Amino acid sequence: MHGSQRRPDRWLTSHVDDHAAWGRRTLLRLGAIAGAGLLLPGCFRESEDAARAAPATTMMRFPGKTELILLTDRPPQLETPLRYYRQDFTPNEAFYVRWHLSGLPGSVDIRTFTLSITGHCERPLSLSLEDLRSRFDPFEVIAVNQCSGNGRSMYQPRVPGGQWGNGAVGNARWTGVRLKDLLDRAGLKPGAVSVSFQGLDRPPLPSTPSYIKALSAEHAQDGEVMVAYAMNGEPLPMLNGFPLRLVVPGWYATYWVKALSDITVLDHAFSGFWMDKAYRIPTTLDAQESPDHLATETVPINRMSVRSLFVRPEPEERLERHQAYPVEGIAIDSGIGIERVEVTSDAGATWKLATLDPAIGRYSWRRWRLPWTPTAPGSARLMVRAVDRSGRSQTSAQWNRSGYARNAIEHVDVTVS
Ligand SMILES: Nc1nc2c(c(=O)[nH]1)N[C@H]1C(S)=C(S)[C@@H](COP(=O)(O)O)O[C@H]1N2
Ligand SMILES: [Mo]
Repeated sequence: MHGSQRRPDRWLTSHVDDHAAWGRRTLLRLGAIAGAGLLLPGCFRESEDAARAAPATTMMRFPGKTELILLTDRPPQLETPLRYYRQDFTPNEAFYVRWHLSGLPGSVDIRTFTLSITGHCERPLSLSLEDLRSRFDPFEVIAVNQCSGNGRSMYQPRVPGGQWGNGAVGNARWTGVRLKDLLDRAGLKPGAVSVSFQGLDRPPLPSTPSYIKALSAEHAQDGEVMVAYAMNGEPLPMLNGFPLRLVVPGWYATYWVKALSDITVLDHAFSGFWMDKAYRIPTTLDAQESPDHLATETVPINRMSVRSLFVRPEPEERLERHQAYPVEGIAIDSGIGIERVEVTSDAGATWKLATLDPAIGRYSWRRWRLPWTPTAPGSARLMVRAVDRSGRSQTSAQWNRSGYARNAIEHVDVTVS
């Protein structure tokens, strides 16, 4: 054990034990959890960006997950290393993790678990996992799940909140049922205005507000919002919301409520801390404001901004002069469609078109690539911007007090020898 090694607190230990019990009780095959309890921290070489974001990078392995970058351990916030984004789908075990409340479910007994749909509806429902699978048509979507604060550590001046690099995002195939089908079965009463969603996680103190999010009744019934019981063809990892999570294609992940257990139909607009106080962005273009002139009007964060980022090279990677290097990355939008991705290696004097991989779904990310042959030795900076089909692009400088909805032009610095 060396100095940088972080020790799990007692909560983690009991969490690990709970997982073992959960595996036995549910009789699910949990190969990935076989390594639970194994903690394999390590250290990365610090890049300039990483040094700004955090003094050191600690890797940690949680139940059902591979080694991920540790931001906090209680509740867990785990970031995906960039190299996992060199494929269409982010492996479940490498998918980032973010919870707000320390009281998260360590086990779920699917023999007794139910999803309830109550409130302003004709026929309140209580559905088991088996009911969802057998009594409703399966529905599938490939969609990006991105935290509102992805890339927050790059904001200048720094803003409070989880200091994510660009690894609070993942792309997966989600399988489950349409929320519309559930709501139809429950029969919304006339005058339904909004629908709220809560999971099994609980606040540590009575004074902490429960994590409850809401969508308009119209959005909830759009036939795309869904309740997923599988992620990339497997049960959801415990830390990604087993056994059910809401999937809101094109919208930031704050709405994708995990361990979803309670859906409530309301005849009024939902009001609660996580909608009224947290996760709000300025109404300005690109959610832009400045520290000296904070925006006065805010709205709940919603559709994802268009953005692209590098997954190769990694920051501070060493490249060889006169050798073609396969630069690649991902581009994200809210379902409008990526029109083009452009990369510059001369500080924006010229932008080159990257090649887009075939689109695999409206709400999927779009991978892009561009070979680049550096010619001069020394340090070099690559920058990237995506443009969507409505003409929206990435901005040269973007800032807001919460570090949400980042869509600044991204860069990566490398050394050419
Ligand atoms: N029940 C519950 N669902 C939740 C949260 C939470 O704290 N509790 N956090 C949300 C936020 S802000 C994010 S970014 C995503 C993270 O999803 P992931 O952990 O599967 O990557 O979950 C969302 N769903
Ligand atoms: Mo988030």
